[in-house]
Amino acid sequence: MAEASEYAATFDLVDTDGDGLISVDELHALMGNLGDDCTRERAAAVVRSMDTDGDGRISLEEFTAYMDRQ
Ligand SMILES: [Ca+2]
Ligand SMILES: [Ca+2]
Repeated sequence: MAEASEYAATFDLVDTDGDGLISVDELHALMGNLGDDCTRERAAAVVRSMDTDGDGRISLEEFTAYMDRQ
């Protein structure tokens, strides 16, 4: 499960409030920190592309599934 824990470490970096879900705001803040001049709308589009259950936030399961598709 080395790959899963690798994703979990990345996930935890993005999930700054530690609630186990990545919100649009958390992703937007991360992209800004990385120097990516993205809009909140673009962050929302990225969340939608990963959000398979439609709750508007990214779980570790959704994040892992997304990374596995890359
Ligand atoms: Ca969070
Ligand atoms: Ca979700």
